Amino acid sequence: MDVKELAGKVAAGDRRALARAITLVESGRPDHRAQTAELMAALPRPARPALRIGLSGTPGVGKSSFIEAFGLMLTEQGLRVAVLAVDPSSARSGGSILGDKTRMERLSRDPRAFIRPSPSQTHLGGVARRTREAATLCEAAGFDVVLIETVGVGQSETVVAQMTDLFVLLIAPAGGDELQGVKRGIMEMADLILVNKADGPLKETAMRTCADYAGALRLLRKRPQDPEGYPKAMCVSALEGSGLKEAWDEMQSLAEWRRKTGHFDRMRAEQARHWFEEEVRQGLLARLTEDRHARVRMEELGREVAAGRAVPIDAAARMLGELASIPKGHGGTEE
Ligand SMILES: Nc1nc2c(ncn2[C@@H]2O[C@H](COP(=O)(O)OP(=O)(O)O)[C@@H](O)[C@H]2O)c(=O)[nH]1
Ligand SMILES: [Mg+2]
Repeated sequence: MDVKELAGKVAAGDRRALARAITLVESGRPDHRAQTAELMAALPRPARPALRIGLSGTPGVGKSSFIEAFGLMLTEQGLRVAVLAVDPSSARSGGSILGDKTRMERLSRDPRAFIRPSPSQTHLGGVARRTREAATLCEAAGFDVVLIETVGVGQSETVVAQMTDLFVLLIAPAGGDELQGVKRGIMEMADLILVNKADGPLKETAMRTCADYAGALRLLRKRPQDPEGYPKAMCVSALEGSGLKEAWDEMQSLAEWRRKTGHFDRMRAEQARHWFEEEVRQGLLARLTEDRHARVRMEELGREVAAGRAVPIDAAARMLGELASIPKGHGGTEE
């Protein structure tokens, strides 16, 4: 495969090339990983970065319905929208977005939209890497908005927040005055909290829930990347389409402010640094566990330590020294 040619086609907005490129990115084969690195390096910088929006919420809150309605509103405005997913459970469920295709039926048929289900991977790290690269590909292909959905489980929100420009938390209306056990850490990542299902008999509850969250957000420490009045909580209804325009207006003004003040670029730069470090970390770990020679040495040195012939700290230093000198891919298989 001519990777340079593929990069060129992706940059020209060729959808089939984009799909092929994402398939390459999702592959765990060592030769494909090398081609992926080449592909990513060959991509030209987009004229204007896409707006990357992370969207999280518990199952049933209405993420798929929201993406369908919100995505269609954007494509009607002439914007091109890509939808990706980070779903660590997708290996079992067969992909969150794919399973929900029925709820995104119209969007998936929209020529201005591109929907890609979560790659099936058991490890969040693997899904994250692939989704981040897929997002970069979509951006290079000229999409204006890249939506990245994640189910609110464990670390996946953090991972998505680290690859997006805006992080949106979708909440369901709830009675009572407790904040539905949304963890403080997740609240702190949110740029916008949207209380969905603000329609019919749930409308009043939704408005109360929204007020509760607005209050809770005001108590959080102010972040440098926020202008006055952010993060915000708002009511929406994916079903009726209400509040979607207002939500988009808020996202745009926040993004615009961050662009003007340099926070947008700074956050992207920090994210790039983070993923670089993460890649090195993962690569080292992979060598340790997947390289045959390294595994043998771990076993040998482990035995020495267990038998009392070496102390752990010293054996570890020797192992790390050897790891640095083991040639890449030496007798090993990746993933
Ligand atoms: N009343 C109401 N129901 C909604 C709304 N959005 C989604 N739902 C319903 O909530 C359920 C879960 O929606 P879905 O989009 O699959 O949620 P997801 O699991 O977060 O992707 C479905 O039965 C939807 O019809 C909304 O705005 N209002
Ligand atoms: Mg869904």
